[in-house]
Amino acid sequence: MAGSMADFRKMADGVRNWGRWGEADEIGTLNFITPEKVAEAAGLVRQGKVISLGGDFGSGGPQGAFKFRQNPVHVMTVDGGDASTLVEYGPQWLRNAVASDVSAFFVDNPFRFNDDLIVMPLQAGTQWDALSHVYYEDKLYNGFSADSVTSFGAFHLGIEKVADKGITSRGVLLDVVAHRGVDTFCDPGTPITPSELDEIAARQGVEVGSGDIVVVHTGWWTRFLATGDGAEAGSGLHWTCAAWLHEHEAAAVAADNLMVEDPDPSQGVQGTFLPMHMLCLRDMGLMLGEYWELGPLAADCAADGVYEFQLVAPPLKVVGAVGAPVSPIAIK
Ligand code: UVW
Repeated sequence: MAGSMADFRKMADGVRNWGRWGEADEIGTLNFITPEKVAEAAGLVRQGKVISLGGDFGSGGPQGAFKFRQNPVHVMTVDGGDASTLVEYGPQWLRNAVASDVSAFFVDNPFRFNDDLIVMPLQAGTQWDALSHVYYEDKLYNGFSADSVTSFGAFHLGIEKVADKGITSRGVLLDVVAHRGVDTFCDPGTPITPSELDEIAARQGVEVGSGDIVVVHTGWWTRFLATGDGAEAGSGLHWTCAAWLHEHEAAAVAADNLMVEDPDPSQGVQGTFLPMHMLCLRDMGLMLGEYWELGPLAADCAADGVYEFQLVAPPLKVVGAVGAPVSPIAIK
């Protein structure tokens, strides 16, 4: 059943971290990742296993569903064909000095190279939402004004602020797919509740503590790989999980689905959209990771019974960006 705006505001007041790390703070709950926490996470590397949690960036990505995001457009700007052409025709065909310089790379020497270019929404694939991504009532996290995000980018809370922190900590996988016993996918409208997160942690014999990055396996990405349907709605966290993350002092949360939270309005808050985004990004200062590929990690955790690992997930340092691609790895 959907909550009311009064329920939402009560929770927002309870989880708001504004001022907790000072008035100038721009990294929110990443402050829970202390040097001791980073060292603890590194101590979880025991088997030498590296598992990628990043999906492929390319034309086969999950975008297209919402009309305002596209899949990456990747083009080659120099390739082997250019080399052959320039060797044969370059000196005669390219007549200005700069072009002759380019041609000279290839003529009378064995050196060859390829270059490329990509055009993409920063939220196209495996990514972090920056704290400036979602807001309400004209305020961003820590009370920064919404109009500090301009056509030049985010003056406050841009992704480069958290990229300086590095984003590495203890990661904990909570495998909802295994817990529910479903094949690959949690159906929309069946949100993952705070008590279910507790049950999953207990079942896996793992605890979530201060500074951890919580990684939630819903099966969405595995289903997407099988069907190619990036528009398929899937379940995610119930919006009240914001309070659970707050109580556990999580540093961030990531999932393998579109929005981390369940977007079904009948399970959300009447009169608004994506309430957990509003609570996490704007009130708590807690970043959301979306479209992470978690099938291989879930299989590995089920095989060795180890659900904790060193997570390394620094976003691309795009100045003023409200989100950025990431290629996270779990190391055990
Ligand atoms: C929105 O769609 C607004 O957010 P996200 O990409 O974080 O799900």
